[in-house]
Amino acid sequence: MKRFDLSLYLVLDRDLCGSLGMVETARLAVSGGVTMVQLRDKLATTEEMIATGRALKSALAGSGVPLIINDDVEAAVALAADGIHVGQDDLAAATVRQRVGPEMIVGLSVETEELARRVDPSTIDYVGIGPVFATATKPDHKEPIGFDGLARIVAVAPVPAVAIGGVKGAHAGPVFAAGAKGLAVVSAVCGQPDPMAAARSIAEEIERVRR
Ligand code: TZP
Ligand code: MG
Repeated sequence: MKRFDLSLYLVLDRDLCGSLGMVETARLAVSGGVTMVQLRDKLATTEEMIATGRALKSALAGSGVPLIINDDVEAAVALAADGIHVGQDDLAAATVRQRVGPEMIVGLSVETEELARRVDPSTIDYVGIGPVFATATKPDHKEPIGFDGLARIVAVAPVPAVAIGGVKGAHAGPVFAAGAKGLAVVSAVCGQPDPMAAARSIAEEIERVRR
């Protein structure tokens, strides 16, 4: 049985993390209460993904927080990462599952009800649904879905879902009300003056709405 907690899912962005860097941002954010970390670096080579992934693994060691690699199956396998996350334009989910084996967490981005219905729960462990709001963090994002769209997509997804796209701590209430199991955030933590405090404040808001 794979165990993972989607409640506060940090997706790293090299540019937004700035001089503090992705590894130190992740370390601080995990101290603040982040429950999953994704290495997402669209411009990195596989070698660079592996190098950063190694540093992240050391930073997360002992925390119990899984490290998920975005897109790069080769890097995920080389790192023996906890998981891999792919989008609709990446390698097909079934192929990803074949390459990473049965134990690795596999996440998939879905933007519509139709895509959520097509998810095979024997292949995919969780879905990322969004963007809830328009966001500058992902310039090529699809049409924002809002909380109503999120609820509709969550309702037909056969696996747990995490909401992404312009999501902040203040959205914890509507995100959980829509049936999602967590908030995936980039700019709410990366590039914040104090990533630990930023994560802690979101984690506290999540705690509050789940009580
Ligand atoms: N996928 C959909 S929106 C997004 C990704 C990776 C970026 C979300 O970033 P932010 O800063 O939390 O809005
Ligand atoms: Mg992708």
